Amino acid sequence: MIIMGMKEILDKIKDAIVNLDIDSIPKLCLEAINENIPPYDIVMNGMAKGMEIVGQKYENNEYFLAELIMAGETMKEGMKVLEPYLKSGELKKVGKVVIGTVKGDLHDIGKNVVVTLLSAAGFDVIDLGVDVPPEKFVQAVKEHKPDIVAMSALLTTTMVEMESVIKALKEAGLRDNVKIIIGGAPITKEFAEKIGADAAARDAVEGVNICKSWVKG
Ligand code: B12
Repeated sequence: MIIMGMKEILDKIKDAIVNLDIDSIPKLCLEAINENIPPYDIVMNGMAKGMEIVGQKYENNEYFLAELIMAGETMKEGMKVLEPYLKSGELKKVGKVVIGTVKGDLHDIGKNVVVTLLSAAGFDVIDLGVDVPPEKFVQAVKEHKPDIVAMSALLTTTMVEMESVIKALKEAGLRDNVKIIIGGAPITKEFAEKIGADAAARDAVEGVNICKSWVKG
């Protein structure tokens, strides 16, 4: 039997995403788990790396919408295998997060990675899904009383919706009850500052670390 190294398996997982190989991804993820590769690394250094390449191929007109959707589905199949290993169910919850992709935006692959990693870090996560209007964020904050509101946007045309959510929270008198973090490819720290969010994260790992720093102590 050939025993593969960690980098080799992660590269295979990355390639499976790039090649839209939905049949192989569950087996490869399981193989990685059996080789004791931390599930966290499988997501960030395997599948997410593959999604980056898929994004570049789309930008170079090598891939089109159908391939993008297929890549997303392939990543979801991998996440299904990894989720039980990422969950830390017995742990006391460290804090509560309400998260969603803003109105008009249907991109959820990145948000789902954030959800998975937050859950793995012991957060109680209320996922509102995609295309979430400001009223729905406000309603969820009233109902669930989270410590943190997290928003995702992948389009320059929808990132402005993040400001609408913050305004709506202010109007409802809820803004000061929560910390607000935003993320997604077009999001910068400058933008976060401009719209009155508390933080912006360039990736899921940084985002989870910021959330952890807010709830500790
Ligand atoms: C996959 C994809 C799609 C899929 C989405 C499938 C799904 N279920 O999500 C589909 C095919 C549906 C799609 C549709 C469209 N897309 Co698209 N899509 C992409 C693509 C290739 C990859 C995005 C992705 O999933 N990346 C992988 C994940 C893991 O990365 P991520 O999302 O950036 O998330 C990471 C971080 O940003 C961060 N993060 C993300 N959210 C959050 C939130 C918080 C709180 C935190 C802390 C962190 C965080 O953590 C994640 C992990 O580290 C990007 C290109 C790109 N390079 O980004 C284009 C892209 C975003 N799409 C684009 C466009 C134009 C569209 C369409 C308008 C195309 C069309 N003509 O119909 C539609 C819009 C649909 C809509 N209304 O939303 C453009 C946006 C251009 C712009 N500047 O606005 C891009 C940049 C491609 C391009 N260069 O043209 N798309």
